[in-house]
Amino acid sequence: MRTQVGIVGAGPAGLMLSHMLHLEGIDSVIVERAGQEHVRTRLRAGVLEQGTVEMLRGLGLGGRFGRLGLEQHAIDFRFAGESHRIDFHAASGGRSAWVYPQHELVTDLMDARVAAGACMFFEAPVTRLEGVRDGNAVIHFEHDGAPQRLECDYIAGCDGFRGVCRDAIPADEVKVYDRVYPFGWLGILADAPAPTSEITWGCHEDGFAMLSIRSPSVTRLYLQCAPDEEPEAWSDDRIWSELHKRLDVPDMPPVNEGRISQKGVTAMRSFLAEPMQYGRLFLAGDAAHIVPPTGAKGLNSAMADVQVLGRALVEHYKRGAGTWLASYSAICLKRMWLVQRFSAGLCTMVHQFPGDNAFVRRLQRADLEYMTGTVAGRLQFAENFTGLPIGA
Ligand code: RFL
Repeated sequence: MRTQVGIVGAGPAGLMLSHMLHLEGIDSVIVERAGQEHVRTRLRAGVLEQGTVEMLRGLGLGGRFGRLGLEQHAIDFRFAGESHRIDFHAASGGRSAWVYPQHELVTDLMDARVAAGACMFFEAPVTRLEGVRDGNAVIHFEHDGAPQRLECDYIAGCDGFRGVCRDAIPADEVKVYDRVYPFGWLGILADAPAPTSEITWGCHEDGFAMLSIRSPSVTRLYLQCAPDEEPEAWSDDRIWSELHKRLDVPDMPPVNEGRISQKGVTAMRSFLAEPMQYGRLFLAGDAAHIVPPTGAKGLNSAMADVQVLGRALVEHYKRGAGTWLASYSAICLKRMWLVQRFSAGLCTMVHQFPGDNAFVRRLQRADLEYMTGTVAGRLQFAENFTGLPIGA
């Protein structure tokens, strides 16, 4: 089997790249470890930047999003017993963010790929890559119990943080930057309408909490917890009591309680592999970088990478120009370090770190006051949260 671009992973990065290439008449094959239903229904990120939304619309994927996406103009930061709104729409001169769950985006992409008759292998774990440096690139995978090989001009490693593509780069050709945080997030889905239409962050001395809307009748809520916490250690009563404590403030409607339909703990880290390309292999999305979810940048960064990679491959195949492909990593990394800075900075500002003393906690408060209470602070938050320029 042979294709122009072999794509490992059918997450948002792999599916979007395949869709972009198809629109330009470039052939690709997706090889995915999990089953199709599992990929479609995985609950993960939920906030899209302005640039991601423009990308969706520009690529003909704006239909369901236009009906289901919830436009956001502000975030309500709650600390010191008060609400402090940042109207990022106003502060950024009219840019927005949207709540649109990742599984809806994946559904849109999957439907588009299926409708176009895309070649996709599910339940097909990739075992190794060959010829990545300068030979004939080959993806080795298993399907229906038999080993398979896919020859390709280029390989897009869109296989997430725990995939195999990053490991195909020799250790002395890649530098890895990593920070593991001493806490995680307990995330729940609750059958309850959100008390407000705005994403709300509780920056409380007992730990961070967050409230976001998933639909008019479903709320997504998070609580800072230990990184290795067992979700079962949190009874429903304990969850609601902590959410009220960390999020409710006088004069604002309190968190609405409801049936908890899902509970899970996510650990948190910052991670970046440099460079993001090696020979015929290009890493995109979580395969190359991880951010703590505080800034809602994981999914958006995957989309930004793919936008650059798709454009570079089109330049190469349509116009015979290799400059974009050669500079793929440099273009993505320049933006990604700014995204890492924003995500790690916010994460550090709003969480309680074990062992921090009173001085550090007061500095965190001063950071929050500067960010929410000054024109410069609001502008900086707004331009980062709604998304930095892609490929600039
Ligand atoms: P994905 O979505 O992880 O997709 C990678 C795909 O590759 C497949 N794969 C393989 N396929 C074949 N052979 C192999 N050997 C393979 N190894 C792996 C996997 O099965 C999978 O289908 O990466 P992608 O496309 O780069 O997309 C990135 C986003 O999914 C990710 O950044 C965000 O979801 C991160 N994230 C969140 N980001 C936010 O901005 N806000 C959030 O609230 C948020 N919540 C989350 C998250 C990530 C989570 N995970 C990964 C633990 C919650 C969770 C639970």
